[in-house]
Amino acid sequence: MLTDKENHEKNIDSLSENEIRSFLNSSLKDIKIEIFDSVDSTNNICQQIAGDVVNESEYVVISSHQTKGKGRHGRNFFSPSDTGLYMSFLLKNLPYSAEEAAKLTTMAAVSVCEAIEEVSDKEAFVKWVNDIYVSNRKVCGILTEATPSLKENKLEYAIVGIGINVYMPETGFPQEILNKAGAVFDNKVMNVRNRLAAYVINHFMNYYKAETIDYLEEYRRRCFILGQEITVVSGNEQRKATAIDIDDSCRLIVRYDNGNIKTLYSGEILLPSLS
Ligand code: BT5
Repeated sequence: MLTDKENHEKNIDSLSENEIRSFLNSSLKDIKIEIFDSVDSTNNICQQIAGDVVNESEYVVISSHQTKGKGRHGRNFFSPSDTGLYMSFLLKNLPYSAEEAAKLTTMAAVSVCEAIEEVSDKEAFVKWVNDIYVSNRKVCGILTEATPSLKENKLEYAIVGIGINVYMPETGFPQEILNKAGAVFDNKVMNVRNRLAAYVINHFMNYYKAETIDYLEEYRRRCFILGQEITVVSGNEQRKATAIDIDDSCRLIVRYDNGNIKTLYSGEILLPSLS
């Protein structure tokens, strides 16, 4: 049973479709949004409805809790109740090819940074390719799952999942991410998760519909690994390199210590300053 204080704290920031809609751009009034208290994974819910929802090209699933939040490569994304925002876009009839799926992660990353800065006084940065950092802590991860069309060189559909640690989890972060994970806010703020969700949707749909790469300059500006000495992890191999640039296809260009230049499509980057 929750105490009065816990009930009050829960209520000042509960997720509500009406509240989210009240902060959406008017051009998005018809977008389909579904809110859950708890799901296994919002990406999985999108996967399940991908074949059914014939009329909607865009569909947003949002949950307050995930029992099996997913990261990349089968990793877990810790998604405790009431302190985070877990949302996935199901996108159909996409103008993108399979090779261009990385663009969706990039535009989502910029959208999350912009939304965080609209609701807080914090600055948000990107760690290529899919992590958002505030005050040197990972506060958000993005998982894009794309299904290519069998008929043409386009995506059949794509799911862009975004998990944001809005507040510190009530029982703290698990030991394995204690030195890495952080939250946007220290204390509960009235209605902030609804606003954050709406602003992420506003920015993301803007970039997505524009079909330009306007978000890329913003991504580069926020990408704090550029110019830094990094370690590129590939399977069991780790190599020192310098992060040089991000190209127009959102790939990272690195220079290895032997002078070789390589373009990376995806991968794991370590920085000495971050755990
Ligand atoms: C990610 O993968 O960071 C992508 C996470 C995507 C989560 C969203 S939530 C909505 C949607 N539904 C899902 O099921 N997933 C998406 P990756 O780059 O592989 O990072 C995973 C690693 O981040 C883990 O191995 C931990 O080290 C760390 N981690 C796990 N939970 C975290 C959290 N809550 N905050 C910060 N770091 C975390």
